[in-house]
Order: sequence, then C-alpha cells, then structure tokens
Amino acid sequence: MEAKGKENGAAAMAAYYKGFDPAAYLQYNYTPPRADFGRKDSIVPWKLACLHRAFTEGDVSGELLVDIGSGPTLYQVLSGCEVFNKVLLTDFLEVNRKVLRDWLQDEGGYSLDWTPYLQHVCKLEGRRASAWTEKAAKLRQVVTDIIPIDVHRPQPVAPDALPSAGADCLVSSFCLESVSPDLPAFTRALGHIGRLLRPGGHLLLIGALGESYYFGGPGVKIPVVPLNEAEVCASLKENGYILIRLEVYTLPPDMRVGVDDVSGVFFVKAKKE
Ligand code: U87
Repeated sequence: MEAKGKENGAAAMAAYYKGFDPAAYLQYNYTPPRADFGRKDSIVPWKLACLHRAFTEGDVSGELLVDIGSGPTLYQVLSGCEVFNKVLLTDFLEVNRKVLRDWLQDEGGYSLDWTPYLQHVCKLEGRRASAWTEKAAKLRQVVTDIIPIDVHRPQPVAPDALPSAGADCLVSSFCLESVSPDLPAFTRALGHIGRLLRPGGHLLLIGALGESYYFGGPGVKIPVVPLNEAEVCASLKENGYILIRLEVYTLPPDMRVGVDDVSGVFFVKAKKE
C-alpha cells in the first residue's frame, strides 16, 4: 500500500480520537462489571493476574519499562513499578496525558479511584491490602515522564526520550488494534514499537480479539482491527519476536456491556530476538 494510503489511514484514525472522552471511557471499561475484584471471571482481575505473573516469574528485569498507549489508565504498570526503577508512560492524546499527570502529581480531582486496583495487586504480591499507599508512592517515584507517542511513525516517540540502547521491557494494552486502520498497519506498528526495545527485552501485549469498534465516549464510535490469535502470532513472528506465552480470555455474556463488540482478550509475553 503506497505511502499516501498509509498516511490517510493513520490520519483517519487520528480524527476518530478527537472526540475521545477519558472520564466516560474509564466508566465504560474500568468500573464493574469489567472491573469487579470480587469476581474471578471479570476482565480487569484477569489482566492484572497475567501482568503479575509475567513481571514476577523471574525472567523480566532491567532499568526501564515503557508503556505504549497508556490512555488514562495506570493498571498496566502496577506490577511492573516494583520491578523497574524507571517507568515511562505514553499516549497520543494530551487529554489522557493530563489525567495521568494529575494522578501522579496527587493533586486530587481524578476521574477514577485506583485504590481498589492498588489493593488488588498488593494482594497478588502477598502483601496486605493496606500496603496500597506504599505502592502508590512507589509508582509516583518511578514514573519518570508522560510523553506523546504515535505508533504509526517509524520513530514513535521523540528521539531523545529513550536511552540509545532502548527500553528493557515494553507493556502495551489494547492500543495497536484500537488505533490501526487495518491488519498491515497493526503489524507495522508492532514493528515500530519493537525498535524501542533492546534485543533480548520483553514485550507484554494485551489486546482485543474479534473487535470491530468501541466507544471512546458518548457517540464516539472508534473502529478497531478485528484480530484472531493466528494473526497476532503471525504479526509477532514477522517482527522478530519470540513468543513465550499466549493466554486468551473469552468474555462472559455479562461483560458485554454495549461499549464495544469485543469477544475475547489476549495476553502475550514475548521476547525480542
Ligand atoms: C487501556 N492502554 O485502557 N499511537 O488499556 C499511539 C494512540 C494512537 C497512536 C490513539 C484503547 C482502548 C481499548 C489503555 C488505553 C487503550 N486505548 C491511544 C478498549 C477497546 C476493548 C477494551 C478497551 C479497554 C488512545 C478496556 C477493556 C476492553 C488511547 C489508546 C487506546 N475495547 N497511541 N497513533 N492513537 N492512541 O489515545 O489512549 O491508544 Cl477491558 Cl475489553
């Protein structure tokens, strides 16, 4: 597909994100039933369990963790912040970076209370729930910056944002398929972020299966690339990643709350050759 087509596709997706509403988005996806810590079959506890295992089973280490397409959420680095001394958050939209900055600067007025998330991850780590204040302090200590990113650019972040050797680990949740116009663009974006990762570094990728749209706010319908497991594995292989583990969660009927048509969620742990 010629350059013009690629740009138009990326530009068209950017236009959809103009209406993205962080507060609404957080209500849709990060409150019960999707974020019900009393239910083993709820989406968010499943994601947190995958991340906890991946960050603590012993083969993931280093200095710098980068989160690709953080959005207005922090759950994806609640385990990693105990393993890495530096955490870099990124997003395409200033409105999302502001939500993250406000929480990290602890000036109140957040659109979502992350306390239950912090408490849940403390319990996964065998700590008492009341240790959530220590984890919040640790997170605020290790997050070094919140920067702009565009995964459709061969160089997704500012050249001096990362050390020349690259990051030791990347985590990315529900980003690439939600911002790409089609599968080839998804695969290219996976390559672009791979360039930010040092050889031998790990990629922890969470994404949607069989999803064609989601609402980023009232009436803000955003198209998504419908993926299946085979396509995810093929894209990883094509970009020189070694697959370590693929886990899949299928949505129970009551997790289908009308904010998207996702049917499943995948969790990939991979290593860059
Ligand atoms: C999250 N990581 O919630 N380059 O996990 C880089 C871009 C670009 C671009 C836009 C999609 C949400 C998926 C966060 C945010 C992920 N965002 C940014 C949503 C869809 C399934 C589902 C969802 C969420 C943009 C939770 C659950 C489910 C957003 C982020 C995508 N339906 N980043 N060119 N363009 N972005 O600002 O913050 O990507 Cl449980 Cl099931």
